[in-house]
Amino acid sequence: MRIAELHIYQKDLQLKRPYTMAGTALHALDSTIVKLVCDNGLVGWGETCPVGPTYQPEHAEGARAALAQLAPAMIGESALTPLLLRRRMDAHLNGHNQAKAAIDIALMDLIGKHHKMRVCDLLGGAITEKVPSYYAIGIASPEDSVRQAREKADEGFPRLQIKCGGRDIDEDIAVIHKVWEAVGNRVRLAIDANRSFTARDTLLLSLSCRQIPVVIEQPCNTMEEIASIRAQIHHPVYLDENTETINDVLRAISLGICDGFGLKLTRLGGLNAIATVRDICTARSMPHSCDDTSGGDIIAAACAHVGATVDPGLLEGVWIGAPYYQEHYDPENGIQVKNGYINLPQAPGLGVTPDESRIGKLSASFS
Ligand code: 0XW
Ligand code: MG
Repeated sequence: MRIAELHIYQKDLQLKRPYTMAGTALHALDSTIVKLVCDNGLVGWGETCPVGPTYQPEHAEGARAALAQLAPAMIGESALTPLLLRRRMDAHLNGHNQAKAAIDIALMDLIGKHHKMRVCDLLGGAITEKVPSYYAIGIASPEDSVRQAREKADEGFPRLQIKCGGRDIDEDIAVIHKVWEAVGNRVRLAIDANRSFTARDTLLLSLSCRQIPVVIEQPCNTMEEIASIRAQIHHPVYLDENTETINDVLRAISLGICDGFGLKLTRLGGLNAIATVRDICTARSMPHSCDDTSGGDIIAAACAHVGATVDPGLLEGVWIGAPYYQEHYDPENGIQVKNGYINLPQAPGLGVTPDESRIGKLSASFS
């Protein structure tokens, strides 16, 4: 089964309301979809979708340029050997994990369809058919944050992430106290500064919220800043944006600067890379999520499949974009969060079939 065609699509995913993180407000997300067609007619789907151009070094146009660079080297290769294709991609282009991830996801979709196995089973087997999700509450006032937290806790989300940063630290502290008072008895809480806190503000926040059991995710910009204050922080610290590669995860664990991770599927390089990181985290009992920066049904399915394989005691949930969007690529089996959980798709491969009228415009084709 050899790759005969590679098609790249660009899709604007419109958001129901602006998605706010420290210093950023996004109204739509620029997603890139990859369609691989094999010589036997089998089709595999991949996707990569950064959450704006400043969240991490990669951006949407860069992903499409990298895919166009890689595509000629993929044509004619066996779709059944993702490790060999990963090495081939690395031999043709340095870095650009996000773009390589879209190909890796499409290959796993194809391999699953070929062997009539679900992606979760290719990754070792699903522990659950109902994968816990979590909801991220954007930067908002204490009142609006409490309103959203109550609504999402009532819906059944077992965990909430509260975005912080980009404003006076006292406002963040007020939000955390209010949300904790409102829903702290029924959901797990994390706060996420998305790299925006100084070391000073991280310490002030941790001291002011000393009695509140929250995880502090990616407070500062660098691992070094976090390392400098780590011993004085009263809360578990997770890294997210700082883990751009498998080696970054190894470095963070060996430096002892965090207690867990917010993992991103495409930033790490795809399903095979995140499965490796899952196993590294298991070896060190490090809790983690299985998210991506954003994306539609293809990314959501991929995240749910890998999340289903994680030791439930270590899984911090699978964040997906569906609650924030108005549309699905797959009108029948689109991935949704219901009562805070994602039902794992049942069909072979990723288990989603995009309707080609819903995946945006063709950007490039290779054969
Ligand atoms: C909440 N997320 C998983 C989705 C957004 O892309 C940001 C991200 C995070 O934790 O930083
Ligand atoms: Mg994060």
